[in-house]
Amino acid sequence: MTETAQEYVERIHRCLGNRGPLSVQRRTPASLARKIAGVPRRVLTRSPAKGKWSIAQILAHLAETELAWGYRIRKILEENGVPLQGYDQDRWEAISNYQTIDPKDSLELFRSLRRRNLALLGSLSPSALRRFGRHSQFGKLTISGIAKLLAGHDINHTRQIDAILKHRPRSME
Ligand code: NI
Repeated sequence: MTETAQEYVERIHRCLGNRGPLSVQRRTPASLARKIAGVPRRVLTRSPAKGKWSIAQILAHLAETELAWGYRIRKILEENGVPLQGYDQDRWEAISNYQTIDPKDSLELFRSLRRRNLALLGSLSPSALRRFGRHSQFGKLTISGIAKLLAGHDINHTRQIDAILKHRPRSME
């Protein structure tokens, strides 16, 4: 099943519902830290199914997603309407070999990038939040729209991590 960019955006918006995007984003790093505390490395690096990311890979993806969008938000503030290039997240996974990265390092990077990006987002005026970029896959995206996507993306991957931890085989205990 392949999802179009539009379907993806709709699914991510449904994840967020009517929650506040910045408060969701603020809570995610600590919430993930609690979930993985004390979980053995072999569980964190276990793929839940063929071709599916492990928790370690998801955490590295969250950190690099924060890196990519932090850059894009700054580009939009530099130049309203700027083109935003998409990237292939599976290629980025392979480039950095997410499976070999210490999940705690990924979480730490995610936490500090998120803190910096939230400080920026929180400082923006309503008119700055309406500035936008033109994304190669998602079309026109305002900064406030990006904040919602990031929050929904957090929830989507948090649920994925919850499911992996819930369904881990007995032998992994
Ligand atoms: Ni993702």
